[in-house]
Amino acid sequence: MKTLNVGMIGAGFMAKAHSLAYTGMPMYFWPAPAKFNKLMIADVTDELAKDAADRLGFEKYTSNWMDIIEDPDIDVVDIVTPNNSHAEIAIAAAKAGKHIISEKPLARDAAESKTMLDAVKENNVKHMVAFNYRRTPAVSLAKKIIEEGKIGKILNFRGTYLQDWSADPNSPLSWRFNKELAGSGALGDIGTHVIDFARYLVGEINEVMATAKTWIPERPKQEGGVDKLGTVKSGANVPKGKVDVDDEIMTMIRFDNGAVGSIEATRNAWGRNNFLTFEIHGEEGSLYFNYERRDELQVCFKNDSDDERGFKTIYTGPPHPYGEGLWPIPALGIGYGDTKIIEIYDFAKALVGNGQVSPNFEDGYQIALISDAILKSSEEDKWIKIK
Ligand code: NAI
Ligand code: SOE
Repeated sequence: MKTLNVGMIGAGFMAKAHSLAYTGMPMYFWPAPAKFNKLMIADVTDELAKDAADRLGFEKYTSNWMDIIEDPDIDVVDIVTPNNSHAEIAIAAAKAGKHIISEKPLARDAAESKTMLDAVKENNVKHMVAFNYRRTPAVSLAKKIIEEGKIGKILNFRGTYLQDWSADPNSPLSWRFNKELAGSGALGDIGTHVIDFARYLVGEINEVMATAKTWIPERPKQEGGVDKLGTVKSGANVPKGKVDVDDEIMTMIRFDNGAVGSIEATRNAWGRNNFLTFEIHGEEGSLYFNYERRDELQVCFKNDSDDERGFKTIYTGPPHPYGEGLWPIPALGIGYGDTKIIEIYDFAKALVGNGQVSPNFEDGYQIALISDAILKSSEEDKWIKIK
């Protein structure tokens, strides 16, 4: 079994999730496709990087991410920094021949995402973009049911991602509210997960008609680069900074295959925490998923008898996708970390095999094209075709 050395850049929220996945993956999926050794982690100061190395189990640390790129022992570069640095790091990593996993959105916009795609293609390295929610077993099960034709031709897709961590105007101005750092707001941050679901489950999106809104135009500034995600409420007298991205997007979509649909994303929906959902209607049945109840997939089939037709709930477990590696009894529960473990499992298979994994930088670029079109549609108040 191969052991691959990982260099991780960024030491915040996602560094924790990805580190857990490298360590946990072989415990779930054995024999593992490969093992990972957490060799070096970078953050912006030695203090942050050292703390992360101790906490997350890396052998070495650095405050200069180029040390990771230049280290010949490193096989995989894992990018878990805010969106503004994904492209620069990925291009350097690709040129150094490293395989790459980058957090979502791939970059701030489609033009920047394209530079990353070009770099990985030119340098023939493996690449993945970390839209992990499609690896929730219930979502993979939905994909399987669709591919088996059990809900027939798909007519429509309704996807939402609703959160409330920033609904309070006093929740701080994180990098996620800054266009220069994030690219876009709720759209890039959470709407892109729904776009990933739509493309994965239904097919390519070719046209969008959208409205974007910024509800809270300024927020209290926060100290430090790590996002507080609304958990620390700044007082009303803290200096404020401008929000220059969307808080909410609502979009109608058309697919290549004729299906229609809608995508909504907002971080201002009191009472909704990680309300990432889809409902899909086909000619033969329907599917419904809500990440807040992520062990469950609701299914309804037309061919059930009239007196029994209705949504029923399947609790995912051993018979379902990835079930062989998870817990031995259905409904023991999938966690957020588990989706990341499954993501790293599929990435590891691609790293030791011949093909690319999905979603990869091609998908990240396509999602960025759709995202750019959503913002353009809102600005111009008309349907926009995706190039
Ligand atoms: P965070 O703010 O918690 O952590 C980012 C870390 O990167 C900070 O420690 C910061 O100091 C460091 N950093 C910034 N610039 C750097 C540089 N040039 N070199 C080294 N370190 C640098 O951010 P979080 O939440 O971990 O987000 C990181 C990425 O992950 C973003 O692209 C975000 O969209 C994505 N994300 C994805 C999630 C998912 O479910 N797939 C969940 C949360 C975030
Ligand atoms: C904040 O909205 C956030 O952490 C996003 O950045 C992630 O992508 C999402 O999965 C959870 O919420």
